[in-house]
Order: sequence, then structure tokens, then C-alpha cells
Amino acid sequence: MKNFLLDSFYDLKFRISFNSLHNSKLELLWNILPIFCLSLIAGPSFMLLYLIEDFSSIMYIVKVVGNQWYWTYEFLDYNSTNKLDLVSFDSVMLSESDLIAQNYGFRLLEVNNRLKIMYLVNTCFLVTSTDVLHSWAVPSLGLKTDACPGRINRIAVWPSRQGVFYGQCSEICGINHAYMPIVCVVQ
Ligand SMILES: [Cu+2]
Repeated sequence: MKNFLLDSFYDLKFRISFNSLHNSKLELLWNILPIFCLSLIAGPSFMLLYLIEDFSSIMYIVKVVGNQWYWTYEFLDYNSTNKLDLVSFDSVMLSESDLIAQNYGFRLLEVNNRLKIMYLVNTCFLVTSTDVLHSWAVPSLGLKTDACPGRINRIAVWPSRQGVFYGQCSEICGINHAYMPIVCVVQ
């Protein structure tokens, strides 16, 4: 009697474990299904990645230079005599007293000179630095690239919405790393 019970128990245990450990169809399914899902996502993602790296139809170029601890922007623009001229300006963070005085702007995000770029114009940013590593990042525009001294990185954007876009330096660059924000106006 005792042996019979024990035997049936082992028999049952074996059958359960055999069925739950060796289900080839199920294993095949849970391997093939994720591969299929990932391939579905990968196709459009690769297309998008190649499209945002398209520098063949650039219409406007802005040079971005990182400094300890502010940004400098340079681009070509027509001056009052209708001739192309190099425009260069520094974009420095506004202090709290400045914000109170002008009665608007986000703390630690507002700058004295905002960078203006054009709506629906394919714009290229050439990003570099004069001193240490910085990173020019405006996440809401899909922009982020390192500013390295001695080399020029490039990144392109086709702004599909108008507005004010905020960003910050994204590479620890020194004591005032948190105080060199980026303001990009698309108009
Ligand atoms: Cu920085």
C-alpha cells in the first residue's frame, strides 16, 4: 500500500514535470514571437535613424560653441545693407534677480540671448567647444551632441513645431555645469 502510493506520487510528479519542462511548441512560440515583434519595430526605427542623419538637404547652418559656462552661437544673416554677415553672440543664463526684474522665465533655464531657428527649415548645428567637454542638448527637439574641443560634431533638425524649447548642458563640465542652459526658439 505504502509503495503503491509513493509510486503513484512519483509517477504523477514525473508526468507534471515532463509536460511543463518539455513543451517544444511553447518554447518555439516564445522564441519566435519576440523575434517577430522586434523585427517589426526595428524596420521603422532604422528608417527614422537614417532620416534624422540626413545632411543632404541642409538649408541653414548654426555653429554652437561651448564655453565654461555659457554657449556661443554663430551663423550667417543679412545685415542692414543686405549683405551676408557673420552674427555671433553669447547666450548666458539669467540670474534670479534678472528673472524677477523682467517678470518671466524659468529659473536656471532662461538665457539673455535666445537662439532663433526657422520652422520647417532643415537646420544643421556644428557643435564644438573652446575649453572642456560640454554637451549641447535640447531633448524636446530631439537634439543632443557632445561639444569636444578640437573637433566639430554635427546634428540636424527639421523643426515640425513652433515654440520655445529648453535644454541644458549634458556633460559634467565644471563647477557651473548646471548653469549653462540652452533656449531655442522655433518661429
Ligand atoms: Cu557644459
